[in-house]
Amino acid sequence: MERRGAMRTGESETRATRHARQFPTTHAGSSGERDDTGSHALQRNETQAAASTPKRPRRYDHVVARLRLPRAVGLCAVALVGVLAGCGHDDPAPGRAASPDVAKFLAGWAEAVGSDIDATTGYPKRVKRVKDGMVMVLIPAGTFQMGAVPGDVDAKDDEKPRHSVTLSKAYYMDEHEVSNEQFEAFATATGHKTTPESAGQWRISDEKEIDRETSGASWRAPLPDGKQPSEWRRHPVVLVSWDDAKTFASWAGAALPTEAQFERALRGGEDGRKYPWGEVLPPPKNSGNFADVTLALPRSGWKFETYDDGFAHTAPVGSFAPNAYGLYDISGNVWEWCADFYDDHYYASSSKIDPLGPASGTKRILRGTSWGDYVLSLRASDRGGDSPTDANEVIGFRCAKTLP
Ligand SMILES: [Ca+2]
Ligand SMILES: [Ca+2]
Repeated sequence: MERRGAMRTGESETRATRHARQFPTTHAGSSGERDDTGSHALQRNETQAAASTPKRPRRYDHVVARLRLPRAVGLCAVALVGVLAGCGHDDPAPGRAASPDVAKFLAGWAEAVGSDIDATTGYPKRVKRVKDGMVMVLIPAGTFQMGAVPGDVDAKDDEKPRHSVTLSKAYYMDEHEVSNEQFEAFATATGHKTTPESAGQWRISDEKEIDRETSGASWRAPLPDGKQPSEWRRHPVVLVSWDDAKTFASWAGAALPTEAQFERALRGGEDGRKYPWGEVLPPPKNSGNFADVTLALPRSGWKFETYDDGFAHTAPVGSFAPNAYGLYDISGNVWEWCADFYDDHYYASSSKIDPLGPASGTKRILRGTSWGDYVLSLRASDRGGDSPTDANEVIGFRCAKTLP
């Protein structure tokens, strides 16, 4: 896509090369760049990147009362029946968690939403963060197959081998991407300046120019000419670096999801599918915000002409149908930062239980594609990565929180 790095006069690029410049090191695979139809950009052209991006970052307990009440009432009733029957009855029902200290876990950062309790863990199915009001949904622990599904001819080397991953603990995941309204609450409370704001200038794209150097471009004004989309507060925050996302997550009492947590969440309990919704394109109507026929920027090579979501850029969070776990935009709208370092060979040596990614690296994981990316990135196993100090208009994030 023609957004990262100025196009040189007379230069002809393949789609893959354009994408390589958008996510320079993002889709790095061991086999080099793919062709225009297979199309993942694989290796950043470092020379070109260095020439076009000299010194700036590259572009590329209270509930508890509510929560406890039904349970307390239930336990009292059980105890009363036990006393009346002349026998004690203190053990939890078979298959039910033994009274987790939910109050202690949630104290200070979240409260339960309603009284719907997960039978396996004993934790509320939905919680709401205190500081930014984000609702988080509980994703079950379990084992799933991570990586490219068998027969996926579009898979890159970094998505292989497919491997079994066990997440030993359930975790909460934001039900949608962090919105501008929520990020604003954070910025107001902390005075945090994002990486682009601190740099004083950043690159965004517009209808005519590519990768334009723009003073003042930031999450507050993510569109060309310093504009905001209508309903800006409901749109996902963009132009935030991994460092910014991590700082937000800590402030909110949460964390960035691991890559394994993200892929399990994205797959929604179905780990054998090429795409989050199944095996074929186009996606079912209302599946999410992708590079559809509406895409306004001159990226015809990237447009997905057989899908119409109605949004040229970002869409307000929660505009499309949620997946089976109740997560919105887990595929599409904006790419999302994950906690892990990126390594294109990691899957060959990944831990099988609660993988945390490589011990070190220069890039952080991005998952879930965006409003402005090529069709192949819609595949559920697609992976990306970028410098933790990079930021652009197709990258945002959401948070997670692992149960004790
Ligand atoms: Ca779209
Ligand atoms: Ca997303």
